Amino acid sequence: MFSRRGFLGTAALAGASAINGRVQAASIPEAPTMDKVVMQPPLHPTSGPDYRPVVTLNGWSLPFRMNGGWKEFHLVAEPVVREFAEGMKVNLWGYNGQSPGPTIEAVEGDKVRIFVTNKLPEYTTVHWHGMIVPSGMDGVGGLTQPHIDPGKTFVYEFEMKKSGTFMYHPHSDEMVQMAMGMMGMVVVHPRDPNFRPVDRDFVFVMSTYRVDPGSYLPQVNEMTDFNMWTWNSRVFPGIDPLPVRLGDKVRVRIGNLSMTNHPIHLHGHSFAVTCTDGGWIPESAQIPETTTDVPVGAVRVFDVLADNPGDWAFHCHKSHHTMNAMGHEVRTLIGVSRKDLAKAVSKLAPDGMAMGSTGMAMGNMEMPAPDNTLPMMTGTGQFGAIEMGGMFTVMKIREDLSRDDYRDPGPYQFPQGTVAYEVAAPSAEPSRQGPGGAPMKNMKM
Ligand SMILES: [Cu+2]
Repeated sequence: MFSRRGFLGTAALAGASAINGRVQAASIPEAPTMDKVVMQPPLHPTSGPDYRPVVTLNGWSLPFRMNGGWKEFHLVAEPVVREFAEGMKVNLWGYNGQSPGPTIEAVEGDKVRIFVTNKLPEYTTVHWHGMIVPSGMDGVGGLTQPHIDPGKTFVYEFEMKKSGTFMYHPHSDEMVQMAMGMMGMVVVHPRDPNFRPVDRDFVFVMSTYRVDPGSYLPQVNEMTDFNMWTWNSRVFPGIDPLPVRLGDKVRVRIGNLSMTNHPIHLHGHSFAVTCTDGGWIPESAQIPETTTDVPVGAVRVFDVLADNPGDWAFHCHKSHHTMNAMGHEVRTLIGVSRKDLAKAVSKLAPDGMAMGSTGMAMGNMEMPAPDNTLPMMTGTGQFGAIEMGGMFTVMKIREDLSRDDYRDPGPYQFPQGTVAYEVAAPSAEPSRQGPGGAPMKNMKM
């Protein structure tokens, strides 16, 4: 858990007086740090306007303190080690112990003061993507402020002018710093708690990396050929499931700070996109969807009524984005005679393995891999291999969850007779209609 020293949740610090103008070093709040890679419980407000806090997949919300009417946060930009999934750790840059950084939550109309301390080996800034801030608080190094040199602390002060879902990331050596994982989400709750309330509210940001098999560091110059497709710098099976109570209204807020778009698909339901990083979408303009494309540098938020119990796949629909570190140079061998191929390969590489001549299902295949390298497709469900990686997880809708319970409820207990099943059928060619099959009786040829 984070260090609570110096923090009283959202309670006002006793004796703190209103601060006008520049803050002094002595008043800088201590920065909490996270050492866990699993979803932390929602951080409920203990003062001020009420709101239903979000939960961050494999992440947490940054605690704050009240100081004379200002909500104060402290971000520390620093090198971190992030576990992408069990068996793979990557050296990234992030904030407060993890990459991505913690979610910053506030309420429309809040005055916030965000301290940013730079513990990176080079300068940085923080830009507040989508938020309406004064130009001098926009965080574009060189343009709106001096870069924050290593060891220095800068302060951003602004009012949360509108509610919604936003992002933060550096605008300083941006290509490198974002390729190293520096990003996070900002959720500003509406001041009116009756404005489009939901029962569960999830948030995550998508980022991609090229981490060559056996290595521990992203190739920051990579522009297109990524191999780690992450939600909050995690890949399946390392991504938290979304536990949901049957009948809940659920909001899922998705940011995209990767280099390509991601069509995000939820099984078993239709949803409506209700908000972008530009603001709330009027109800009259919402359309039912099952997949929503999240463009680069954008936020899409969808609301869904969880009225269909079960284990529902939730994933990016680009099939290469539900795989882990694969070699993109592997040739397609479907239809190639396995025997001939094996003979040819064994001449060249005696330990080689002919793969893919009947497809590339890997559920029953075990291949040696270099250290710190995940299988391309992995994960096991109650019926066998799931064969997924990357941007894939499961929304688990259950009748018996309590209100703030976000623990993994385990595999779905399917009611008897509701699972697709095998029938006894002759293994020979089934009779078919039309050309290529046996003519039907009484058919005039
Ligand atoms: Cu994708």
